[in-house]
Amino acid sequence: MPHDMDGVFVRVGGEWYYPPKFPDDAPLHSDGYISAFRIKNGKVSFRGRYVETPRFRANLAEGRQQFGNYRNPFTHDEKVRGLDATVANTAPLAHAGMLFALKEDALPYRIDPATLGTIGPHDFGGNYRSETFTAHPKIDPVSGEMLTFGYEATGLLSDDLFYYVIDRNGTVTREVRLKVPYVSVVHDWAVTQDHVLFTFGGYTTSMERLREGKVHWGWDKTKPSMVGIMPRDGDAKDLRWFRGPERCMMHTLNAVSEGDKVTLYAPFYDSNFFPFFTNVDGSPWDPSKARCFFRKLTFDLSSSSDTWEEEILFPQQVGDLAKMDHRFLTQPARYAFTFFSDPTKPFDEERAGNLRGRVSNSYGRFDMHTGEVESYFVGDTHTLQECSFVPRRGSTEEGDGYLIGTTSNLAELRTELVIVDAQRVSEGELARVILPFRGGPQVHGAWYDAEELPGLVEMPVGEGVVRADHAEAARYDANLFNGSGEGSDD
Ligand code: V55
Ligand code: FE
Repeated sequence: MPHDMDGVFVRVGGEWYYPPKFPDDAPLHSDGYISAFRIKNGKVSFRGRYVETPRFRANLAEGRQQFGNYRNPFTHDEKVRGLDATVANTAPLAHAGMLFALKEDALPYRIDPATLGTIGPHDFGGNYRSETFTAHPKIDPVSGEMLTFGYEATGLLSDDLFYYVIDRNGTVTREVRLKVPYVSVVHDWAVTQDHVLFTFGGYTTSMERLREGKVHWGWDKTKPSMVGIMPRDGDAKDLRWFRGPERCMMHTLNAVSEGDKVTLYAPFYDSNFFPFFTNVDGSPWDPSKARCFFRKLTFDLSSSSDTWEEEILFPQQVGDLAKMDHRFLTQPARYAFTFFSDPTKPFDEERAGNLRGRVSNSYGRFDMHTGEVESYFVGDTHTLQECSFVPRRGSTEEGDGYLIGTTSNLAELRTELVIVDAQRVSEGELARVILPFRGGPQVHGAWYDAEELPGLVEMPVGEGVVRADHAEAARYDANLFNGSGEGSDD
């Protein structure tokens, strides 16, 4: 274990506490679970627990699932319709000394970093007025401010998007109220030193589909992909929308402004990535179009054109949960880190099941200057979740640090934590922490140095050894694995 790491790797994901009410519900509607690896002095401890949302508590009180399809209140039991139905299952965030679990359909849920107990929804002293908050706020490494937004900001199906700046003390310093051209999943976005970019495409919703009892989103391939660009200090009148071809725009990596040129780096999919958000034209989900590549989109703000130039940076498909050295966000950064499936590496089907070709068996360091890819292979019975970047203490060079992330051991159905030198990924891991149990699910994770998150505790080392026989639980888990969904664990 690197002895210079002092901090916490926090993960948020979803897991059904009670099974879904309807078989077609989206896995994105599973109950939020937050877990943390505390690392100090070369020792690691682990803790995890469900986020206690109003939905979680109401279900627990009744002993059953009362909530229907994803973001469709018409399908919830009447008794719980007035409650915040969020599951807080997408991403962790630390800002202004506070820890949160995020989901794009509600306010952030504040979490006690010592116990991981749920404190409750947080509206920044009443000055954050959107009903929703993205799972992907951006921390400007230059100013330390958080830039963030919420879509469907004034309620179900609303075309309002509110943009906010929240300073390093947690005070809202700016709000801009915007409209989107059509209501869609604005899951991630991007910021530069001069602009903010709102990105989405394809997913649609309507009162009609909600009344029919469907999950919130369907895929409409006739809808353009959209990028809205606004100066950071601009107003609604300065927001300019660009239109592109069918694209599933989920996650971004980075963006840079140079005068009138704005460049967006993002691992976007050709088309619908989520099989459970079905195509509105009734056609079956097409896995051959759910392909993800690192793309570079270039916008010329001096031109009257309402579209962009797009370039695929690496020929190989990648996982869309990419990370960079976040100290260089908004700068012309060189490296992207993400998991991908390397078909040249072995897979032990006998021990790990029939998942050949569907496991994320490698991390890559993608060099956007040279086009070179250096990779780390995790093992022939393993699949990786999203990695996080840990800057080496005292370092200033881009990419100097560690990659940290969990991996599912599919043979033994346990979670392991791996730490890799981000500048030497092909040399293999520096450390592997073997949990004797499943470490809980992850969509997104983030590393925070101890200084960024006051209140961390060192959990007792050498106590709490788990001795249960996990074989039975493991077999149950194996049946749940469906091989889809972002970074789904086990
Ligand atoms: C995404 C994830 C979500 C969600 C909507 O990755 C979109 C995209 C894990 O929750 O609710
Ligand atoms: Fe995400």
